[in-house]
Amino acid sequence: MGVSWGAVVRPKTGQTVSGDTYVVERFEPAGLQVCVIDGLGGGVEAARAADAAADVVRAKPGDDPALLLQRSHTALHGTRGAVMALLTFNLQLRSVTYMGVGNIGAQVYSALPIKPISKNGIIGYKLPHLLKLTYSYNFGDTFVLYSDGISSRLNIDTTISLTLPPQSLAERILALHGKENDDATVVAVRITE
Ligand SMILES: [Mn+2]
Repeated sequence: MGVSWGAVVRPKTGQTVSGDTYVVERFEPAGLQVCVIDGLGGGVEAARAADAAADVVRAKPGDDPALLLQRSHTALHGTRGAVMALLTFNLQLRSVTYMGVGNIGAQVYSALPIKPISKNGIIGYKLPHLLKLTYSYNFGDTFVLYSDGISSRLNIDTTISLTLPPQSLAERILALHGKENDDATVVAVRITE
């Protein structure tokens, strides 16, 4: 099973530090955890919150996403808080789950109707009742997670070329749909046979 992925993080104009971050981690026996995190506000304090959640995911990427979100919620008490979403792949079963809290976007390019949605809330402040969505996917499908520094017009952009490798795709999405006035992050993942 092949996994190819790419990512871009761009701080908002005038900032050198991004309050967004992401995690892409394989785990045994056939798992892949993909996560985008947006620390609230901007700059160093936002980055501190996002990094704390990223540390939770990196520590045990194979744990259930609900546990990772609950643990992040605890870890982010006393910070500005963050929004985050997790795509958790079982590469053996060709299935993926989505769990998100707050304003992280997911765009899936597939012949199958995979339309993940997040629950409202803020990790560190208000953890909603978590919703786990489970989907089958096809080899060759492309999954994109993005922070709200990317315009949701991405959803209706039919010019996106899926012949691009994921890194180029992520860069293209940022170039086309990135907002100058917020940190912007795109992670693109493609699973092949
Ligand atoms: Mn943001």
